[in-house]
Amino acid sequence: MSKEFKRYTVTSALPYANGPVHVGHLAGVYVPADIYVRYLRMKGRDVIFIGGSDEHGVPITIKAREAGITPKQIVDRYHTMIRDAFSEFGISFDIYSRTSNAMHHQTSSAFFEKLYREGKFIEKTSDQFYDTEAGQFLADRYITGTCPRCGNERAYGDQCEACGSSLSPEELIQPRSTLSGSAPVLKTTRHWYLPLQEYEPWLREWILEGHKNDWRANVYGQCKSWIDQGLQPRAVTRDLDWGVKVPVEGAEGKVLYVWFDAPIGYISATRELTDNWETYWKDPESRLIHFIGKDNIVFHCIIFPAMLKAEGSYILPDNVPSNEFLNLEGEKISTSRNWAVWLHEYLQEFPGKQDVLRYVLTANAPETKDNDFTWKDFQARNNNELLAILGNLVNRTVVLTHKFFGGVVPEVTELTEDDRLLLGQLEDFPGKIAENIEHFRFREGLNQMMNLARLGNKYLTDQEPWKKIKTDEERVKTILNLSLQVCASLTLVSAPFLPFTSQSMHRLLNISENRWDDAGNQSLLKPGTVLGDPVFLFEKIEDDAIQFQIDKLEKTRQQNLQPKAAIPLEPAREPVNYDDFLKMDIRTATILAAEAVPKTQKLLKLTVDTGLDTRTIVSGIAEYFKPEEIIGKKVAVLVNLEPRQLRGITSNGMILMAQNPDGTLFFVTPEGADVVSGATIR
Ligand code: B3M
Ligand code: ZN
Repeated sequence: MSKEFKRYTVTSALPYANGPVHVGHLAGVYVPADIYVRYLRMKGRDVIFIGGSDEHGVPITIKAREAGITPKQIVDRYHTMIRDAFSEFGISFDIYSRTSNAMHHQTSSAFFEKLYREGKFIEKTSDQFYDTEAGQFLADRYITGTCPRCGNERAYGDQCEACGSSLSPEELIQPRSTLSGSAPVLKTTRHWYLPLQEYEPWLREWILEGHKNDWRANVYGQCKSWIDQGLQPRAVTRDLDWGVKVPVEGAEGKVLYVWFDAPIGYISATRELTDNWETYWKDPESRLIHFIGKDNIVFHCIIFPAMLKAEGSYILPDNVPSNEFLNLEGEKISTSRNWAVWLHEYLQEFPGKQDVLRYVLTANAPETKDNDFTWKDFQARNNNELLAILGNLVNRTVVLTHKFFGGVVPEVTELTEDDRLLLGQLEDFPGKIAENIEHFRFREGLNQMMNLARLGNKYLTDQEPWKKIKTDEERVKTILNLSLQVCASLTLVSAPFLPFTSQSMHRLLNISENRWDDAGNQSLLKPGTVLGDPVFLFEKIEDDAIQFQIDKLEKTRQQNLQPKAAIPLEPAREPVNYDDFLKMDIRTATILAAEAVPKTQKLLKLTVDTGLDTRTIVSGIAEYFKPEEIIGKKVAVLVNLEPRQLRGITSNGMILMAQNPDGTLFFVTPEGADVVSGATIR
């Protein structure tokens, strides 16, 4: 058994406030964290549960830019939305804060300053891309260009989404700034780095030796591979104007790197919550636990601990239970592709069914491997498990008690062998469930909780009180008393998993306390206790509700197949002088005849009246226009382009076309009926 701790500091990853939250967030981080914390509270332990929004970082500034509003407006909108969704799902934070708060700016700034003063950083200058038009250094995401690996023309400075390679901006071919479209230049800048390599021996000892057996295999494995690859200095500042200002002279226009400030957000939130914050962060008898998703492992297991170690006065995480990913109907959840079950939509479409989702996400939790959420499984788990097992037991027991004993808990008369067996098992269950929760095996804990309900159902079915009532009322008293004791224990052990259902059961069975250690007690419900009226804890989910969800996803799938609209425009070109421009003789002209060039896809052979002459021009527009459609059309022609041979035809000039970023072509047509062929364009 692990050592006893005096208090618990439980954190859950701070979601970026740049979009709503979905089932993946709940399953990966917030439901497991909430189960753990609710359990600890029921055990009477001293625990704080910290959450909040991560409101800095480049994606937020990009999103704001795209929406034409300020980053502050973006984070205000999503912070509220995320906070409310969590609260509706019963995620019982002691505080849900935000990193834009003054307390956080102050705390993270002071943290940086201390490390700076004590010489814990190294300073380095490097060349980074700079947009001279926008007057701003460009974060990786603000640079696009051609991927050197696959040729995708819209790769980002940190990643190519077409081939999945991770890139650095200098690797891009023809890099462009997404701010102005211009070609960025390299400019020297100075930043502060945390020399992670200096912490390597300590990290090896602390994680690879110290947590070999208690950290999950996926977490331990990722840490080991990072450490074995050799750690590098990590920049902790950025050239950006959204974030926590770097509190050092000469650092204007620089902010803390979002992954430096965000984890300090846990500390800032604790300071907001309680004056006693230091005991939760500095007393070695406090147990720090970070709940996160697997993409956050390196930040919580290596970088943040190295920061805490460098600072020197903080405790370190004792465990970092990180889940794998939850997929949706066989595909990776994706915000940009809208492939998700959004919590705010679920709440509207399944009102009052928060526990159903909590249940499904826990029963199917991606604890050791990626898992799949499907709507059919959701329906089956509600109908065949929650309703048919837990709901059914509680309902049958309460209904029979009302029918036979006026809704009053009867006395135990005499115990049979079956009864003793039941009570023995009842006593064991809470310990088994607790053991699983304490070791972050929530899925198995939930399964054990349902096994207790299965046990109750089997007992009731075997004992057949509805038959015995005619001949042996005394026996039925005992049977229903014991069945009610099972329901009472279930009221408690279900509370961390299904808080809303547990609350209804408290009311139904007239149980006022919510102490874990009362569970398993054979006489938790005193004879004479008056029960509430029978209620259904769960209702059947019908096929049409499920089909609606499946159709909705199918629609999204179809939409995702459509070509994307927002392709960046070609950047502006180098300036030319007026004389250069006048060298081009551009005239209006009329298409007299058109035919496809044999054995080509793209070429049309056009006969054109330029006013000066009638000539042949070969034009690459066949994919967009049929010959018969364009005869008679007035167009613009560059008439003094040197003749070129195309497929054996001499092309004399060029038809000017407007081209959208996605490739579609349009004629440039002079307006006005009076314009003659051969009119000059300038
Ligand atoms: N906001 C990344 C994420 O949402 C980041 C977590 C911060 S935890 C300090 O996955
Ligand atoms: Zn690529």
